[in-house]
This record gives sequence, C-alpha cells and structure tokens, in this order.
Amino acid sequence: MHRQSAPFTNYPTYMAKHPLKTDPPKERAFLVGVDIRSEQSLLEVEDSLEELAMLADTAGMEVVGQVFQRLDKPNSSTLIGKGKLEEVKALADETMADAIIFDNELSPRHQRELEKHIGQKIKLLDRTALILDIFAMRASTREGALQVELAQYEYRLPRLTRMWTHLVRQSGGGGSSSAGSVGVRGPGETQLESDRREINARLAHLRKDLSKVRAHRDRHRQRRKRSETPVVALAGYTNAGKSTLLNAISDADIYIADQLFATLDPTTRRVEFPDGQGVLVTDTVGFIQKLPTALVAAFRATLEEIVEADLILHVADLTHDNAVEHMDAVQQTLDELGVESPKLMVFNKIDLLEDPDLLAAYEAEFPEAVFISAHQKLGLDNLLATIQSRLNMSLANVDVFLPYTEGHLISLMHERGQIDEIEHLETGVHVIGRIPHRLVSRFPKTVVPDDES
Ligand SMILES: Nc1nc2c(ncn2[C@@H]2O[C@H](COP(=O)(O)OP(=O)(O)OP(=O)(O)O)[C@@H](O)[C@H]2O)c(=O)[nH]1
Ligand SMILES: [Mg+2]
Repeated sequence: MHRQSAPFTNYPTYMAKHPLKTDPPKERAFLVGVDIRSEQSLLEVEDSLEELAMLADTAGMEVVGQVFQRLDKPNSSTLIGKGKLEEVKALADETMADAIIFDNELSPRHQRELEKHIGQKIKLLDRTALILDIFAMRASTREGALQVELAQYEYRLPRLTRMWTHLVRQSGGGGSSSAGSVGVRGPGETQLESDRREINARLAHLRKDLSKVRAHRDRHRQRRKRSETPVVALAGYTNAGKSTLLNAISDADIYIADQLFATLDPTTRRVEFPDGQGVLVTDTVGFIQKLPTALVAAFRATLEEIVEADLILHVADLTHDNAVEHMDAVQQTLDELGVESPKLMVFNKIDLLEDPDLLAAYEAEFPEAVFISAHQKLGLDNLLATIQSRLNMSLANVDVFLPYTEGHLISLMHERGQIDEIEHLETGVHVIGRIPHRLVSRFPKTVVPDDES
C-alpha cells in the first residue's frame, strides 16, 4: 500500500506517549447473512449484507468480516447450522470482533441459543437491534425518542438474557441517549430478575407519555388541515435523497448524509410554486427492506404524515444497483401502512448517470416518472410543475348549491376550485365545477334545492 513518508521513525513510541484524544476505538462487528430458500427476500444475501455493513457503519462500528450460509430451512435452535456456527465463532475470535450481527431477525429462542454458544465476551445483535440503535441515535423530537424507546423495550423484553444484565447500567434507565455501545444504546439494563417488572412499568409509562405527545401533534395537524394547503409527503428508500430534495426546493436545513436513516423525525416546509400557490412538503424516515413490522407499527403515528398526504413523491436513487428492489420494498411498506394517496415516482441522482442515452432509456421505460438531481438542482422546475398538475388532477366534480350564509364555502370554491358554471340565485349560488378531493367533504352533498331551480 502506498504510504506517505512518516515525519518520525519511532511511531509506536510516539503514539504511546501522545495517545490520540479523538474518537474512541470503534466496536468491531462481524456480519452473518442467512439465505433461507423457503423465505421470500427482496435482495440477494450478498447485497443485503452490504446494506447491513452500511447500517453497522452508520451505527459507528467497524466491519471486520462476514460470512453467509444458504439453507433450505432455518435451524430451529441456532438459525444457522452447527458447523457454520463454529466457523462464525472462530472467525469472530480471529478478527477480534466485539459483536456478531445477524442480518436476519433473531427470534428470542435463536438469541438465547446463539448466546449460549458464542459466550458472553462477544455481543450478539441482529438487524433490528442495529436499526433500533441508529434510530435511538437519531431521534431528536420527543415523540421520536419516545417511539424508539418503546420499540427498544418491546424488542428486548422477550430477549432479556444474561447478556443484557451483563452490560450494566451503561446509559442509565430510560431515555434514548447516544451513550453506551451499539445495540444497547438507549434504555440501560439492570438486573435480569427485576428488569421485566421494571421494563413493563416503563413501557406503560412510555405509552402514556406518547399518547399525550400524539394528541398534541394531532391537534397541530388538524389545524394544518384546516389551512387548506395541500400536503405532499416524501417517501423512499433510505439514502435516496429525500432530505436533499426538500432542502433544494425549500429553505429547510435538514441533515443530509451518505448514511442510512439520516432522517428520523418529520420536517415540513412550505414550498411555493411560481404562481404563488403553495404546498406543504414533509420529509420523514426512509424505508429499508426487512424493516421489522414492529418498527413500522411504532412509527405509524409519524408515518401518518405520509398516509394522509394528498400526493406522495416516491423518491428513488436511480443509480443504485438494487433500485428496483428498493422500490418494491418501499411499495411493500406503503401497502403495510395502508397508503392509498396518489403517487408520483421521482428518480433522483441523474447527475451520476455517465451515459446520456441511459437517461433517455429510463425516461422511455417510466413515462410517468420525473427525473431529477436534487443535489445539482436539475429537473426541479419540471418536478414542481408536475406536482402542481398532479394535485390539480385529483379534482372531484361538484354540483352544489351554496347558501350566501356559507360565504366561506363560496370563497373556497373560488380560491381552490375551478368553476365551470355559476348561477346567482335568491338565497345562494349554484355552482358546477371541480374542487380538490380533500375538500369535497366540506361541501354539502345537495344540489340545488327544488324551489330555487
Ligand atoms: N450525486 C448525487 N447525490 C445525491 C443526490 N441527492 C442526494 N444525494 C446524496 O445522497 C446521500 C443521501 O441523501 P439524503 O438526502 O440524506 O437521503 P435521504 O433519502 O434523506 O436519506 P435518509 O434520511 O437516510 O432516509 C447524501 O450523501 C446526498 O448528498 C443527487 O441528486 N445526486
Ligand atoms: Mg433524510
């Protein structure tokens, strides 16, 4: 390997005298992937492991090795076969790993049995624990922090083993802090026996707090709804560029990073169209394949921003090798959340496409999609125009009689609707036209009363 010439020769002695006071050594992670033939999975085991490596990196770990095994069906006790487990143990020892991370979610039984084999010196984690850990690092709002803590306790409760009690009180009970080591960041662990009771009490407390915070946010959202401004939500695989896009089209200043789950809590900004009309755009947590259902459930309330949006921009990184699989994973999660809002496909990072013919090919393949570079601000005008037309497209026909006493509905019709015919009658107006779907329920269903027509 190429090395720059050292300014001094006795480097080890120098280091011993002047230890670096910067980052503590990273935890060393050894990754294990399992490809189970009987189970559907979106990504190839190698690609999924690559993603797991990025997750580990995001959590602040150093990946020191990995193996995977293909199985017809999982081993009921240790997930992987006995021989493979021995190999994993030996490799983890050899690479001086602090943690072994499974790409598949470990059942409480798997966790228990594997820990018996691996021993207490090496920590055993799975993808879910890792994601929860990153979420705990990222949560910045009270609701986000409460949701993560709740999800962490729910995940750990059935898995309470000696491992957790061993990692005594690293970050204190309660509160998702960034203290502690990966996988046990957040709620601290106390002794096994009293833990269950304590955790159950904490869970009850968290649920109560969370429902208070949510009630507050619901009121906020109701107010926003009444403001009539359409809401556009950004959804997409983690690292697709959602936050970069919102920053590019608004004055938002959201944290952007080439990491997974850079964003956790939702941010909403008003975005203006050239004609002065505006929409509210919400950026929120990214999706990932194998996102545990429990986690989706934990974030359901936050993700309601997406569920209730008038339009969803599905942002995808066009240049990612697994772009198609990522899109499927996002679609699956949206389905799981019961999202029915109209969607607009937005392909991002076109600046990374070296061959211009490639873009044309993609455009031909996805004629409904918009192609942008959020980073280079390419195609954003077209995106805004498309959003505007898609929102207007979702107009519903109305044929209503609006009494003069309902002046606000008449002005709403003028402001947000398109009027084809208007007839001024004695006690009100008869309007035929179109109004955005979301406002339909505010108008009376009735057409013109008999004595007026
Ligand atoms: N080349 C290029 N890079 C981009 C573009 N948009 C975003 N990126 C980069 O992609 C990475 C992820 O961007 P983010 O905006 O944080 O992605 P995100 O979808 O918000 O990700 P999460 O919050 O983690 O779900 C960052 O390193 C960005 O600089 C783009 O148009 N072109
Ligand atoms: Mg983001």
